[in-house]
Amino acid sequence: MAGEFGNPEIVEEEVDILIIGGGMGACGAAYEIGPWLDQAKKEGYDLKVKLVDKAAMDRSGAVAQGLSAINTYLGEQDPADYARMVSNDLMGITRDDLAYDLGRHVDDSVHLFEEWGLPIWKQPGDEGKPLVEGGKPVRSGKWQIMINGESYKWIVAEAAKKALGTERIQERVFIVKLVNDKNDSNRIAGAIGFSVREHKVYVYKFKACLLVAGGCVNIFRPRSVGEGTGRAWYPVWNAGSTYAMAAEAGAELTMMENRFVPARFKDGYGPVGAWFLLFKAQATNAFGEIYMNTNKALLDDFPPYGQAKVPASCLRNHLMMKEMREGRGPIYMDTVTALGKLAETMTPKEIKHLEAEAWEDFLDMCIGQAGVWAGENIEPEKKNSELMPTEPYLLGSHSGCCGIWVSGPTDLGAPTSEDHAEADKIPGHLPSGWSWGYRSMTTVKGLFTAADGVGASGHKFSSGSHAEGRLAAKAMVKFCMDHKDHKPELADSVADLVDQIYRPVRNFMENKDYTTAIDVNPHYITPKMLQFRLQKIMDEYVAGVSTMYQTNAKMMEVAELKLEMLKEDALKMRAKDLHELLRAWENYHRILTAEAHMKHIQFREESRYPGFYYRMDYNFVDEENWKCFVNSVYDKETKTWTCFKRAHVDVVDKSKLFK
Ligand code: SFD
Ligand code: AMP
Repeated sequence: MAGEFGNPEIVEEEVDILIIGGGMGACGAAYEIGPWLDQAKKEGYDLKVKLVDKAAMDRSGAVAQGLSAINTYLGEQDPADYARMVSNDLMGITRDDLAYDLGRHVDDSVHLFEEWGLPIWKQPGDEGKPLVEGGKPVRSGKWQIMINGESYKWIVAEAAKKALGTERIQERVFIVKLVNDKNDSNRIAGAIGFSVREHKVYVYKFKACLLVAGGCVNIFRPRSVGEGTGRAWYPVWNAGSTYAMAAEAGAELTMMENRFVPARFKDGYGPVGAWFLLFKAQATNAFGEIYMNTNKALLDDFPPYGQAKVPASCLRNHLMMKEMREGRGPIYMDTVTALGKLAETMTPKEIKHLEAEAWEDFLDMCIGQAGVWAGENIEPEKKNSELMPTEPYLLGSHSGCCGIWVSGPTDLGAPTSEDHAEADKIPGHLPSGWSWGYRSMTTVKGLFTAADGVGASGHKFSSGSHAEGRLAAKAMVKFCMDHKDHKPELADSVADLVDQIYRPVRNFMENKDYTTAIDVNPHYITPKMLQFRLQKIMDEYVAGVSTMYQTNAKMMEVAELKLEMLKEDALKMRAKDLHELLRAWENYHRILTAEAHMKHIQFREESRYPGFYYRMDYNFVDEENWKCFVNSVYDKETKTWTCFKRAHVDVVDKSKLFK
């Protein structure tokens, strides 16, 4: 029977593996899983898989608009050097096992992208020669390569859809909750969500699930408000679903205090990487002074990280912010000098090409910035553009490392002796609690993640996210084969879950006639208004832009109280249509993610990431007490968070990083 608004049809389906998300991680998993399913079939098991995405895969997720560079391609380089770079950029606290594992697998995904049709820039003379055949890429930086990537996501999604088969893909279904197993609260058994187009609720039962719903955007009041509302750097449709649903299912989170505050072209959020690395531009204060030089001494405040050959992204921000705080803004990207220098040795035709590349960098991945240039009459070869540190973003795949604690690879630093006491003494053996058999499985049985979901290993970017999805797909099939006889049973009743999901609709239906103005009603709050409240709290008390990224214990006490009240009021969110129902549940995920972020910042009594946030009551990096992971577990019954320390170990020697 077809459903109607408020009375949805319920579709129940049992599969072996559910992939939640259709972004880079999910596409990697969808592509990779086929051969492992075939292998299982040969052994007599026909595993069922489904992928569910809240949007349409062709353009869903962070790569929707395309990209201009693939930021992780190792080529000839050593994965251990990659793990070093990741650690350095994230102030020393990352999982070397995860980064190394990613580093040794990522190039294969890039080779596939090229095979599927993604144009990758090549050095003169190597045009048309694929990377796998030794074609030399144009490197913008040590790890990054340039692409013509407007259709990047379309290309990657097409291959994923072809590999998995469209009959195994359900688009436009927003997953709201994971459901634990009735017989084991630390196991995952199902997920529930609703269609954003039809009046249908989908209930999935499964043995294993890959939760790859991206990072979290819009928990802080953005710089773009009013006429600019809706603009953001990372995608607004990454609403914290990965972190919130995993936390509710009982998974251990890690480094949720970490955030990324990217320096971006002001107002359009245009990325800066190509400008710094490819065009060799410098950023200056209002007086043309290069703050990375004039403020260099500030780096000495953060040993040993300040002595790194390439200062971490947060430290680069820290040097910029001194200029802003002391009134020497605006900050500029000196595009004029950079393009002028490059043009010195070029023919007029080559200069035109260079200028076209400058525009294409934005047209390929952040078209709004090209709009700002056009609207403000900016020709980058004639006029410099303002830079600005943005509002904070939570993510685990770009230059941040918040996320979920997962099992590392099984073949790295594995004991070479049967005697485990002996094996523990072997250098390189993974520390205890880092690997429990299935790569990318969280601490909840059967629940896997990848890409933005995996914490403590940033700098994976688009290519690494795809590669990590592939690693997880293989491990999930293994998990299913090792648990062939397991029958998942949902701990919660479907009727109760549907009832919960439709609360915002009931709030609307039951109260809508009380007033004549649909948005003004004492009995409900619109998802949009609630989101503004969340953003205001986070911005003003949890180190958003309005305090120049500063907070302290007292400010967070206030935030905590306000968040409690916000959560009470969140029960009164209304949904006048399916779109608002989506917005309501995105907010629910955002609030939990925001809360985790705040709890972790409260717990970590230091300022590990100067330039991303400052705890003014502990405004220093404290290597002695805080060179450790901060992990947390959420109890959905008591609605409380428990934060704790986990020891950090440098599996890869880091001395090479420093001058
Ligand atoms: O310029 C649900 N990224 C860059 N990577 C690079 O390699 N090069 C670059 O140039 C990069 N830059 C960049 C990047 C991103 C953005 C937005 C810009 C610039 C402007 C980073 C990568 O894009 C990023 O690392 C990966 O895409 C992360 O992959 P993943 O899989 O973790 O997230 P996703 O792709 O956003 O996909 C999320 C999916 O989940 C769906 N979804 N589905 C069902 N139920 C729910 N509740 C859901 N919630 C979300 C989404 O629809 C989506 O399919 S630059 O800055 O350096
Ligand atoms: P972005 O465009 O800022 O997201 O950066 C793209 C890539 O370039 C990422 O790998 C960044 O870590 C790197 N990057 C950006 N700016 C710099 C810089 N000034 N120095 C070194 N690496 C950078």
